Amino acid sequence: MNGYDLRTMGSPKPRVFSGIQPSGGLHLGNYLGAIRNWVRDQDKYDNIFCVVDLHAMTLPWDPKLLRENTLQVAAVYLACGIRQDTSTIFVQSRIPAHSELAWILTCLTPMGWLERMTQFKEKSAGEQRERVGTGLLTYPALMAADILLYETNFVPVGEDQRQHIEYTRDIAQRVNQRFGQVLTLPEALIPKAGARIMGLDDPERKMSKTLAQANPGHAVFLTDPPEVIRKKFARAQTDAEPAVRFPPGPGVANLLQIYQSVTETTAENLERTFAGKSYNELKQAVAEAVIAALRPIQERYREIRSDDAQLVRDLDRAADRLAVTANATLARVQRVTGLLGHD
Ligand code: AQP
Repeated sequence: MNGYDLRTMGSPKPRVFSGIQPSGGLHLGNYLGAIRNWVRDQDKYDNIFCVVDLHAMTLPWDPKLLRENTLQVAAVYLACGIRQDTSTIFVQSRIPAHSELAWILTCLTPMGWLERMTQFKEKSAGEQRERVGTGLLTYPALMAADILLYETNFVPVGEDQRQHIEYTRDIAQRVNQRFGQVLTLPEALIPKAGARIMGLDDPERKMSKTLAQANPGHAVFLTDPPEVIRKKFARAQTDAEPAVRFPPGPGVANLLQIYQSVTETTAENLERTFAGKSYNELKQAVAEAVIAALRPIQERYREIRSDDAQLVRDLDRAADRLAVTANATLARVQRVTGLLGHD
């Protein structure tokens, strides 16, 4: 123990860190399962929301799309209502400390810890194993670095990320035990009944940016115009029953969950409104509710994207501010682990 002050950098509020990878256009799942919760809780915390562009390199990517998606994610954060007085929005690769700390953490992480990660096992299943980049295996160390650099107290994530936060705590503890108390242990902030939105084409699979690249009908993007949203819902998979029944099968349950989540109505009201209705009526109602919820977001998004130069300036300024904290944490780790020149 070497007496570092591990409180949150003088801020009276606990620090929250979270991020989304610009691995494709953001969809309803990203909004209802993540960004909307960040917006709702932003006054309670001192927030850092990152566009984790280095994570988007763990699967094959197109450079032009990566740039565009990076700007898109940042603009969507703002358009959805993340405010710059409570939150800092920045792009991960603008702060090299993320990669540097990730390397040290990677070297301290037993391979078995990473091979056991569910996400790695899923994304590298079968013959994929021979083709996927090593980054897919080691990316939890980069995620841990993202979180640990900012002395984060809470990480709001979906249930699927719990394992990565546990790893982050384990690796932070390993560093602290072996070299001295230099890292703050974060906690996962997992909503009790978070919305888990499934693919419109396949209600057994989570709506995902990557799957939407192969089949655009899989997801509703936050930037989709109304006519596209209507078409996507019109083609959404439903059940074999002739009309909406309760309890519903997976396809209808997904549509109902989207409707309920977007309109914030009760389960009783949902059943009263849709029991016995045709799938067409349900699909139209869901489409119109989603269009109405996205309208103000899309208006703000267009405004923000009309001046990309300003957006990039804001992101750069935010990165310059945050780099001070990130570099201080990195220097502490570099010093205690024996790297020269960090006193
Ligand atoms: N379908 C979903 N329902 C609810 N929440 C979701 N999230 C993602 N999909 C759904 C939440 O959004 C955040 C985005 O995290 P990410 O981009 O880092 O990675 P992810 O979870 O893997 O998201 P995607 O869209 O599925 O991307 P790809 O296809 O690139 O892997 C997280 O908080 C997540 O819980």
